[in-house]
Amino acid sequence: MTPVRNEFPDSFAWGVSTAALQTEGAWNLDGKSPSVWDTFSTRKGKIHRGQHPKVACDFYNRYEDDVELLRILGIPNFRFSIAWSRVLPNGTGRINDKGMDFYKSLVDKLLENEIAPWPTLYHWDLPQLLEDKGGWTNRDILHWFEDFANTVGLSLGNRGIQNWMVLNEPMVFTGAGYFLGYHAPGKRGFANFIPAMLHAALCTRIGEEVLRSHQSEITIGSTYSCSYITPKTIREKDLIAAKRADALLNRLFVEPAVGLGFPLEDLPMLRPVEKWMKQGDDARLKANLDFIGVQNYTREVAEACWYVPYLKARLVNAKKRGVPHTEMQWEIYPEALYEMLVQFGRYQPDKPVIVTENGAAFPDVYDGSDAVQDPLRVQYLQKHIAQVSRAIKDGVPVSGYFVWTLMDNFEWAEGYRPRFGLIYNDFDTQKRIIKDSGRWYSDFLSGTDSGDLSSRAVLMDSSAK
Ligand code: GCO
Repeated sequence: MTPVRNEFPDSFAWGVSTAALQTEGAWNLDGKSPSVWDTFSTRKGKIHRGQHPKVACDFYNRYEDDVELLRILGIPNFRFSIAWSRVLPNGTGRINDKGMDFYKSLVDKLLENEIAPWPTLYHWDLPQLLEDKGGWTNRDILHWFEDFANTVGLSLGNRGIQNWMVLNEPMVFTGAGYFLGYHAPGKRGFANFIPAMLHAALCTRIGEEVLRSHQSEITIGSTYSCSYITPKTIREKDLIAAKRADALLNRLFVEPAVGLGFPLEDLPMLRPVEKWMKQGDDARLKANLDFIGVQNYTREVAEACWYVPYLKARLVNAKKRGVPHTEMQWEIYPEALYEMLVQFGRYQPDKPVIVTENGAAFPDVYDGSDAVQDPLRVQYLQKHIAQVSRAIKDGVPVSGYFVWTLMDNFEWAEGYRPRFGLIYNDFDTQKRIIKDSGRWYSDFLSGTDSGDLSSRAVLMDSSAK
């Protein structure tokens, strides 16, 4: 059943999500210092084909054209993040005015076009200078993060921003960056992961309190990655494996933030966090979140696996399971979004949940014309938005949906290979070509069901600069 806009409340926040490191480029321009991703991408073998985010979508220089694209598409909410090392090149202390001016201009441009800005304070791009001091493993980050939030709150608070997010997916940046090592800064093991986990969890409340101190009438949330976890079989050991995977991938950070503490009963291997905790930390894990950001893409199938240390569980790859999947080898399973909205909606029943990311990478091809056919993405969005509607009908207080992402960009360790955008980006020319999915989303938002946006087809190319 194809969803239609008017089955959702008029107040429902429809948007697109992006992130600084993945789109801005200008990695060393106007006073910005390197982030951990600028450094990590110089290390051999870390990023697909040695690609790097130095230019990305050149959003730093092209943001005015890209805001124009948002206007043309009729997308009313735009999520982006603040590059910490662009505004505080030393990580703390001296503000880089040129860097902060970029965000002031972006916010002003969005508001001029009646597009609501939805900034995420932190989306993985820690200043390298702070990583050199231990990064998220160093408890001093509580003060560094407070300074960052304060600096941003002072400069951008009361500029018309009504909605903020504190962290983007703490499970991913601590898990992939400090335990598995395949994301920046490439650290591994519990000795790194456990303090990073604690400090990231504590920074949720720090960020929320500091931002709120600069602007009372705002809504502040934080975003959590999640996947619907199902056991491969109903054997007891697979059921236990699925429960443990759910605790690690879905519950680990949202539950402290809502006052439930770390789910250590299901993750006993993380009990050493208690040694890192100081007097009062328990109480300071709880943040006052006005909404929970749910970032769901897929379903995972978990099975017991004796040789996986600590977790004793593994996820069975979708491609190996022979099910429909995306370029990321994530199963296409729209019901996962419904299940995650139900699960996360239970934490604060009196407050909204927002889908702050949902989308898919497919092998989009640009043939030089002014359109890019991406029927699989149109279908993916239709089916997932239908699941949002189903969750609302079942009483889950969902108040928004943001597509990941506006345009193809730097997909972390995967480089530029996976294309998630509603807009195709030709990275050689920085030409933006609206995909059929972008046209569909625009028509869905405007309540029309024509597929034809040819009158509004817009080719943004370097000649436009
Ligand atoms: C995340 C990040 C995004 C990703 C997107 C696709 O959720 O991992 O917020 O930066 O690019 O999810 O993987």
